Amino acid sequence: MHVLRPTRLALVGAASLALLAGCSGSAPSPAAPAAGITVTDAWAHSSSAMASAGAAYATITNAGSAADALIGASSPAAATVEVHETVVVDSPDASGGRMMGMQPVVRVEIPAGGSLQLKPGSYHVMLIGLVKDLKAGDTIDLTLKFEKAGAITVMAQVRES
Ligand SMILES: [Cu+2]
Repeated sequence: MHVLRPTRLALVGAASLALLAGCSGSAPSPAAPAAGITVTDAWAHSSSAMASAGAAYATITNAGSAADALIGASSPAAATVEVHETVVVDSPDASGGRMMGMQPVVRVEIPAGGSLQLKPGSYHVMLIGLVKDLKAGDTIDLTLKFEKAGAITVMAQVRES
């Protein structure tokens, strides 16, 4: 009698563990997008009256089991929208110095279970040819295009730069 009890408890424990494991491995809950890519904390710099370009940022999380990639962006707020990365380049004045520059990127991979942060000094969305000034408190639509997840549109809040 005393010997059976711990065995039965152990079996119950193993069964519920198996259920939990099965749960986490199954299809995502209805609230989550099927592809596993989510875009959060989207925001953009406010622009001065003279500026024709701005930048937008966001956090991209890949909760899926396969890698995806950011392959482009668009927004009604600007004529041209590109994904850029900030790089350190040789100064053009031949002084041997280094300076910050940026260049368009065609594809940024986001590993399964990983995330990509678009932020100042790193990857960012360049808004070229702003349709109107970006004022703090405004929101703009920002669409990020992914290789597998397709287009995801979020509202980016304009913050004081
Ligand atoms: Cu840029």
